[in-house]
Amino acid sequence: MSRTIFITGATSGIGKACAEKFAASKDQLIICGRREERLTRLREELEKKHGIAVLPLPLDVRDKEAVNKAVNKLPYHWKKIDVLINNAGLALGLSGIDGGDTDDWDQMIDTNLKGLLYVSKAVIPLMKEQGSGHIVNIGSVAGVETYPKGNVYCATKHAVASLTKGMRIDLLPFGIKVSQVSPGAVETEFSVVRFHGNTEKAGNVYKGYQPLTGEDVADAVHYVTGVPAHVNVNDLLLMPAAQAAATIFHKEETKE
Ligand code: NDP
Ligand code: 8X3
Repeated sequence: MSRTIFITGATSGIGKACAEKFAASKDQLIICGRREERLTRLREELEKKHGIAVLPLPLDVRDKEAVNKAVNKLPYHWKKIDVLINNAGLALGLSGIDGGDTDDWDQMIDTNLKGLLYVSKAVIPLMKEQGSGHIVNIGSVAGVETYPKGNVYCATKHAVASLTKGMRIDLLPFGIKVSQVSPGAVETEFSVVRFHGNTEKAGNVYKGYQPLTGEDVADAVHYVTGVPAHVNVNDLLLMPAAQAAATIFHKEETKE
């Protein structure tokens, strides 16, 4: 049966791969992100390829008013949201705690934490009304372990892990499932964003081993949302086979 899947951060990486995966299983999609032209292009591609309906919602998840307005203004038949994938997020910078940029800190906290809260708060009443729903938060291995220079990003992902538990407890009486999918290294635009557009530095993050792809993570999210109604995957930690822990990789020698 076709479901409605609301995906934040669908313009790139894991979120875009989720959009493609769920479209292939004939779900209809609400896709959100700041880059409107990418949303429009994705909508055209997925509607044409899979014959499904896609609603682009250009949105900055940090903007509380805009989030509320966008969700409240959804057309009636888009308001039955079966799955919310809280994926929009980013790391900015990789430096010791005394060397961090406070604007980067603000943006990470505002997006990864407050943005997730704003979108969830807007969508939860719709799920409560229908007596069902599933929220999947995209955490990270950075929410399980804290690694050198990861400080604030790791803190936001630890907070996502904690919030996932809190949401699951509070939403239990309303038939709303809450899960977390926490990946290790995934090659997306993540590192380009983290290093403020430095593609060389970003590329080095994925050298000498096979990272996860957005599609690998989308497969996991699709699985988590497809288990029977009486089952919930609370937490799924998905790592590249070549990564044992946040900073422990088995890398092949690479020739320069
Ligand atoms: P990408 O940079 O490829 O994608 C990030 C997505 O988040 C984009 O679609 C971007 O859209 C969106 N986004 C960022 N800021 C905002 C905002 N303020 N409002 C709305 N959308 C926003 O990275 P990934 O796909 O890798 O990251 C997705 C999630 O996965 C993040 O939460 C990240 O922390 C997490 N993660 C990533 C891992 C990795 O190794 N790549 C590993 C573990 C977790 P736009 O710019 O158009 O707004
Ligand atoms: C993204 C993975 O290890 O760069 O959350 O923090 S990591």
